[in-house]
Formats: sequence, structure tokens, C-alpha cells
Amino acid sequence: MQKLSATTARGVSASKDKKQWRLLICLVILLAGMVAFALNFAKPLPIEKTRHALASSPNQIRDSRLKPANSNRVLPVRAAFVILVRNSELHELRATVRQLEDQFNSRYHYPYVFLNNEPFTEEFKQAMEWAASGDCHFGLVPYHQWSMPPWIDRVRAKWAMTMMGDRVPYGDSESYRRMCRFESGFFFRHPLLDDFDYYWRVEPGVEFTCTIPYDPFQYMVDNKKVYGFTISLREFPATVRTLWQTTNAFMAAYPDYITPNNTLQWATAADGTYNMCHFWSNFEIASLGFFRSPAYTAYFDFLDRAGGFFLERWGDAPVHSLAVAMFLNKTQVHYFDIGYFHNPFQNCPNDPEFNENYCFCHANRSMIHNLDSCTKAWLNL
Ligand SMILES: Nc1nc2c(ncn2[C@@H]2O[C@H](COP(=O)(O)OP(=O)(O)OP(=O)(O)O)[C@@H](O)[C@H]2O)c(=O)[nH]1
Ligand SMILES: *[C@@H]1O[C@H](CO)[C@@H](O)[C@H](O)[C@H]1NC(C)=O
Ligand SMILES: *[C@@H]1O[C@H](CO)[C@@H](O)[C@H](O)[C@H]1NC(C)=O
Ligand SMILES: *[C@@H]1O[C@H](CO)[C@@H](O)[C@H](O)[C@H]1NC(C)=O
Ligand SMILES: [Mg+2]
Repeated sequence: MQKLSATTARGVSASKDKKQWRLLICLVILLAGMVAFALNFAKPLPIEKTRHALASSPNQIRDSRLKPANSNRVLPVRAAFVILVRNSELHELRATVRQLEDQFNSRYHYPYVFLNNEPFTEEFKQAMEWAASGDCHFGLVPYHQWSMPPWIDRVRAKWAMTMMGDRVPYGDSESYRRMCRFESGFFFRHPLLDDFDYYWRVEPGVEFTCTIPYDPFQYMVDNKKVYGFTISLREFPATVRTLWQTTNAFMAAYPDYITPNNTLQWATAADGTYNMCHFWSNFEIASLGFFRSPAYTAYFDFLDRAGGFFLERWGDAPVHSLAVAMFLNKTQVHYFDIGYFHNPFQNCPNDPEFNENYCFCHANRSMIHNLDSCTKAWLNL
């Protein structure tokens, strides 16, 4: 009896010990998980480094390099090239600015605004000063415009990026998403753009393959154009799964912002869904007033709240394009038939005489002939 009860007692205490061990192991695993999580997410973002650099060099926030030759020049339009670019893209951008100058700006001397989420290096600034004939302004993007807003569930966003992986270009990239959000909602609010009414977006590595024998900014003003493009195409559906339904929710909430003669039918498929058509925003000549308008900023805020810049991979191109489709009519938008190449697509003017005299592109390779282009559909509206 005694022996038996002792064994039982030992057995009970042993199973108690085992339970405690299991609990301890679980706790250790949980703790390790929490530490790993904290290390991963509390890791200072690259931008934090930027803020430290800022503290020691305040002129990095904005640094204007004006050319004495431009001091008495009055530009016909308050306009500038706007280029979001990394220091590492210096050489691609030198080639681009050189072409832009040769084909157009050496006759006009419009200024340049360079924007970056990190301070530009002195090497970068000097190279641009040498390449450009216009004044050069270098600006830093504020931290809150280059980050995930606080209302986004970071874990869910990280998961969405991992799941998108390499199924679409930049599917797993957070920095690409920051860039798209900035180009959707913030570039036009940068203080360096306050003095301008129109902008021309340029990216490192693009080519201008024909002489531009007129001033596109002046064309915008004279013809009351608000938005200009050269290439249109179709978006990867996986990146904009809920953009159309969110846009429709916006229209239901703000019906007064929608223009009566809008061009939404250009973006609408036969079954009423988004047909993925958008203007390729790496080239844009547009009114800054359009983006600064209550309608556009309300649209951006609505999209930003919905979270698709991070939970999906909404691009600034479809966002700009759907805004154009809602807020503008056809006559306010212009197809600039300018010789332009951004890998892997190009626009090349068809007119044989113009092409022969002013271009080095092949008209048959122009995107407008491609079935994925939406430009003919636009022109036929
Ligand atoms: N400063 C800065 N600029 C960026 C960053 N990511 C992208 N950009 C710029 O944002 C613009 C668009 O980025 P891209 O990488 O060209 O994106 P994309 O045109 O969709 O894709 P590809 O040109 O095909 O790679 C370019 O002007 C880039 O230089 C970034 O992390 N920092
Ligand atoms: C819409 O377009 C039609 C035809 O082009 C025109 O007659 C009408 O005035 C336009 N409405 C508005 C509000 O611009
Ligand atoms: C387009 O909008 C502009 C500006 O609101 C207006 O002057 C023009 O008449 C409109 N055109 C059409 C066809 O609706
Ligand atoms: C370009 O396309 C046109 C029409 O399709 C064709 O007649 C012409 O030969 C092509 N040119 C070249 C150089 O391929
Ligand atoms: Mg690009």
C-alpha cells in the first residue's frame, strides 16, 4: 500500500515536472520569437540615418544651385523637370539629362528639381549642375512621406509582399511601394515645387529620341491642357486587386468631384471592371494644380487610408490615370507624340518626314501599335 502510494506520488510529481518543463520551453520559444520580432521591426529604418545626417547638415533639406546665366531669364511658363532619383543612379541620369538638354532644354533652360529620400552627395549635385542648363534644386523627401503610415498593419503588409514575391515586378519590394505612394500623393507638395505650375517628370535612364522643336509647357498653357502622356499600357492585375472598387467607393462618397464629361469609359472593361489601362507615369507633363486640387488630394487620402499602396502594390501610374479619368474630360488631356524610351517600351513619331529629320527611333516599334497600348482607345474616345 505504502509502496504503491509512494510510486503514485512520485508519478504525479514527475508529470507535474514534465508539465512545468513544457511550459518553460513554450515560454522560451515565445520569448525568442518576440525578441526576433522586435529586432526585425524595431530595426532603425534607413531613413533614420537620413535624419541623423540632417541634424549635421541642414542644407541637405533643400539646396538650390542657381546659374548666373539664368539670373535675368524670365521663363515663359512656371515649370520644372521633377526627378525622384537615388545617388546610385547618377550615371543613368547624366545620360538622360544630356539627351533632354540636347533635344529640348538647351533652348529653354527650364529648371530641375531633384528629390531623394536620402541626402544627395556633392558628386551627384555637381554632375547635375554640369549636365543641366537650368537651375538645379536638390530636395529631401520628408520622413512621413517615405514610410508606411501608422494605420497600416505592418505584419499584414509584410505578408502581402512576401506572397506577391516575384510574380510581378517589385512584388516583394517595400521601397518600391514607398516610391509609388510618394509619387501618388506627395511629390507635388514638396516646397521646392511651390514656385511652379507645371512639371515634367523624368526618370534616370530614359531616352529622348527626337528633337522637341517646341515648348510642351507652353503647349499645355495655350491649349488649356492639364495632363500630358506619351505611352499608355495595361497594369499587372495582381498589383491593383481592389483599386477599382476603392475608386468606386470614393466616387460614391464624393460624387461632386466627378466631372460630368469624364473619361472613365476609357478605363472601364465591358463587364464594368477596370480594364487596367493607364498612362505610364514615368513620363508626365502636367499641371501641379491638378494634383494639389481638393478632388485629387481627397482621392489620394481615400486610397492611402484603404492601405493598398502597401497591402497590394498600387502604382502611381494607375492612381494618376484613374484620377485623370474621373476629374478631367478628353480635351484637357494630351497625347504628346514625343520620341521617348523607358525600358522596355517607347513612343516614336510616325510622320516619316519628321522621323527622318529629327529622330533616332524606329516608328514601327512605337508602343501605340502594340495591342497592350490604350492610346488608340484614348484617341478614339
Ligand atoms: N531616391 C529614391 N528614388 C527612387 C527609389 N526607388 C525608386 N526611385 C525613383 O523612382 C522612379 C521610379 O522608380 P523605378 O525603379 O524606375 O520604377 P519603374 O519605372 O516602375 O521600374 P523600372 O524603371 O522598370 O525599374 C525613378 O525615378 C527612380 O529613380 C528610392 O528608393 N529612392
Ligand atoms: C460635355 O460635352 C458635350 C459635348 O462635347 C458638351 O456639349 C457639353 O457642354 C459638355 N458638358 C460640360 C459640363 O462640359
Ligand atoms: C472640358 O472641361 C473644360 C474645363 O472645365 C471645359 O472648358 C470644356 O468645355 C470641357 N469640354 C468638354 C467636351 O466637356
Ligand atoms: C513598318 O511598318 C509598315 C507598315 O506595317 C511597313 O510597310 C514598313 O515596311 C515597316 N518598316 C520597316 C522598316 O520595317
Ligand atoms: Mg523607371
